[in-house]
Amino acid sequence: MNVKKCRICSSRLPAPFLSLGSMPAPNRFPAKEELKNNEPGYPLSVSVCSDCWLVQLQKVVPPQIMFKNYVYIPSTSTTMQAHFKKMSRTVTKKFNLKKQDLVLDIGSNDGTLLTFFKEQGLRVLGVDPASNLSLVARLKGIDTIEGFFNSNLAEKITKQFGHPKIITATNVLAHVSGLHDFVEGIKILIKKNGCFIAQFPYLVDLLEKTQFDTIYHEHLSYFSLKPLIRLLDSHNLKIFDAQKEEVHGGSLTVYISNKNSPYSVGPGVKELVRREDLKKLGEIKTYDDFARRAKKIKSDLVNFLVKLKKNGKRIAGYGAAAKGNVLLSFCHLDNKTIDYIVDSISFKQGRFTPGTHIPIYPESFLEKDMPDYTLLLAWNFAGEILKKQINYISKGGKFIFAHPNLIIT
Ligand code: JHZ
Repeated sequence: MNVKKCRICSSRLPAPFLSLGSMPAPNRFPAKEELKNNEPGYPLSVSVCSDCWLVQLQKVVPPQIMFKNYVYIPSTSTTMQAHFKKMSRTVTKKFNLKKQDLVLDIGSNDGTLLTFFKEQGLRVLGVDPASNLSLVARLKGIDTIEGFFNSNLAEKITKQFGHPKIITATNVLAHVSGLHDFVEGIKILIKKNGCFIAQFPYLVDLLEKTQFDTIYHEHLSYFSLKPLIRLLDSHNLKIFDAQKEEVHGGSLTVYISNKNSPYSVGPGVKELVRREDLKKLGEIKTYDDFARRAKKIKSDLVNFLVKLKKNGKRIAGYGAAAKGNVLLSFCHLDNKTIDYIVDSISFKQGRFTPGTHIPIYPESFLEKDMPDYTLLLAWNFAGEILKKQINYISKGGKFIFAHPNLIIT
């Protein structure tokens, strides 16, 4: 599907400021016997609305293709486990939640975040379109509705479960095409003093650290505060607090309520908006400069890897992440340059990367095989991964970081 108008303000979208080429959906890992099958490629290019400055994709891959059987499983990372545990405690304390208060998590995945809320005696309910993950959540005792969240489902939830005190959505808002209907659904769910907590990768970090590989088909929007405030304002909602987070290369957590709620807009929100203006997020030159930096990182990385291969060096990859697949496709790095990728998720092991067809092995293979260099594709987990691979490094293995510029550990 082709979206010609801005998802927030409906202005006609200008031509993309960066095209990353055509590539398959980033989280579809073919098995060996599927490699000969035709793999549909979808153009990946990103535009910025010259009216409300929402950065967004114009081509939408059908959500069923991307999310019905989903392989992003945050519980496989100790970093994300710790992050969600802390988030549940912070929210419970900040809103003085009482036992049996209802917490609804949209995009509840395998129930990791809700499990931490449930441990505190709260009533929990998940919504997620992935049948594989909803089953895992239910087996963990987390009541989960399988489906995409929208205003119709919001009506059904309030009728069956009542109004949640807290609604969370972590790494979900960026994936939603129909933003206005999604927000209408939030409006139906929260009453006067309810709160919607959205957490998403922050555009300021994406631009500052040139994280072009986080631009992929799942992420339809790349949020900064100003366009999000405009979206919420049109539904009589406000952001009353905002916190920067380390996860996923830099994220933002925003606290949203009805405009007439008792929560007053804090200084943090105004300060972040001021900083966005300082970063010139409302000028097209900012995005053209970003595109230029992304292309420079690509050529530096490719030239370095070509040189390594010419010198007979062996190169592996670490983390079969969606962002890794974007980097590989954008840089045209396939199994002729990258011998294999190691990854902790068992579903991915034994499969191949989409489009580039690089085999994926368990993490333990790295220290056994000792390739000279390893390209860190899941850089958002650098700390956790380098600690895990201390033996590989001490035996002379080297990690390659592609951005914000080429770094070899
Ligand atoms: P992962 C995710 O993107 C998912 P992705 C999502 N698209 C989103 O919005 C962004 O984050 C923000 C592996 N790994 O899931 C596991 C190891 O091998 O963080 C994963 O396959 N060893 C919703 O998919 C991959 O790395 C480890 O020790 O780009 C990480 O991918 C750890 C910790 C992870 O990124």
